[in-house]
Amino acid sequence: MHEEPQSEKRFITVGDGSGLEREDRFHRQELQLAFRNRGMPLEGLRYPITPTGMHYLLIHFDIPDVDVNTWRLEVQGLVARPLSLALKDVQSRPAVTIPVTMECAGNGRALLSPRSIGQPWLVEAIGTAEWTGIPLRRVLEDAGVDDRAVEILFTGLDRGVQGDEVQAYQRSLSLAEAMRDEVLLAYAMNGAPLQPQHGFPLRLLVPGWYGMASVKWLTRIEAIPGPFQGYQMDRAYLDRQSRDGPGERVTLIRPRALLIPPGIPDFLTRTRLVEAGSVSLAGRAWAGRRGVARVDVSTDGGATWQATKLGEPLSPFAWRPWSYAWQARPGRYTLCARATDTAGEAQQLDPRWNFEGVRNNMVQRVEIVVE
Ligand SMILES: Nc1nc2c(c(=O)[nH]1)N[C@H]1C(S)=C(S)[C@@H](COP(=O)(O)O)O[C@H]1N2
Ligand SMILES: [Mo]
Repeated sequence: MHEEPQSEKRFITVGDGSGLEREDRFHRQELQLAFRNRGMPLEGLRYPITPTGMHYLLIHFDIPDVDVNTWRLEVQGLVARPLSLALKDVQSRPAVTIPVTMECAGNGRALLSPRSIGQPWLVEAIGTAEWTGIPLRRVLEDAGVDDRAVEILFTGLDRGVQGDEVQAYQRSLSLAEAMRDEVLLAYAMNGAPLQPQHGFPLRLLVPGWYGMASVKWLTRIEAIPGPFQGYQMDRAYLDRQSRDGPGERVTLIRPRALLIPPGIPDFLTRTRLVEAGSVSLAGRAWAGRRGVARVDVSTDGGATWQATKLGEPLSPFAWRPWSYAWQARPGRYTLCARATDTAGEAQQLDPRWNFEGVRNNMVQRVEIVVE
């Protein structure tokens, strides 16, 4: 006599992947990028501060191998007193630590159709860390920024080719943005020196902005007389309808809520198996600088919504927890969560398509089977 293992039978009802759409193919090059630039496993939403090894990564070129003994941060351009700082010079100044939720502007890209070929994020390009560093403003004040300066340009040590242009990773900020109190030159993440992949020894951190603004492996800060027109400003990170069309620059993070996937997953499809009864639906939500005003959940794919209970944000620039007690009855459900920011902007149910797949904040869908 031999008994059928119960678990096998059940898993077939959750989904064995045989119904997957074989035409929705990803390119090997996208897979290669996806291995390098990992996302945060969504169960990582359980932690208020994302463990460093779970925080998402986005690296356009290679991770530079930096010798901290020869590394310097140069502060130059339209300044009265150019500076050349060693790491210990930066670390000898009064430090601040802030929890900041960072998100890649391309988060949600692979949910668009047609999608832009690139890093194929679903919704996991996210993480919250406690960043320690010194206010950029103090350094700019020490250098004495000239009245003719319009922008501050930040250059990383990493170099590569993008759009046929050989380049260092460079981004600029207006002088007003660069002088904001929360903008840091960060040398520690979660209480430890930056790991190589997160910008060792020093990175810019621009809380509230999508991740591309926070230049890693920072080597030079320059006060410049006009807008910087580099690749990562004028040819990438634009919300536009065609490859070369006009577009608005991507700046501040839009509202988004994510659910901690409840129950247990099917290995391949990630469909969740949940026990009937009272189920605590919970997750985190953020909205850049604006902050989250409310989070609603849906168990029917967005047809009807219920308000959730909000917890306190970790900082003005970090996510806040939300929760909702759900009485789950057997059946199939599509769970969704939707954040609304303090200005009344809510997440989209359907994607707002754009060529690069940037700042798309359509709601997450989590397929579950309740037994
Ligand atoms: N020098 C440099 N800085 C960079 C990048 C890069 O490729 N090079 N990637 C940017 C992008 S697109 C994002 S989303 C964030 C990711 O930071 P993280 O890898 O520490 O999460 O770093 C930004 N800073
Ligand atoms: Mo990014």
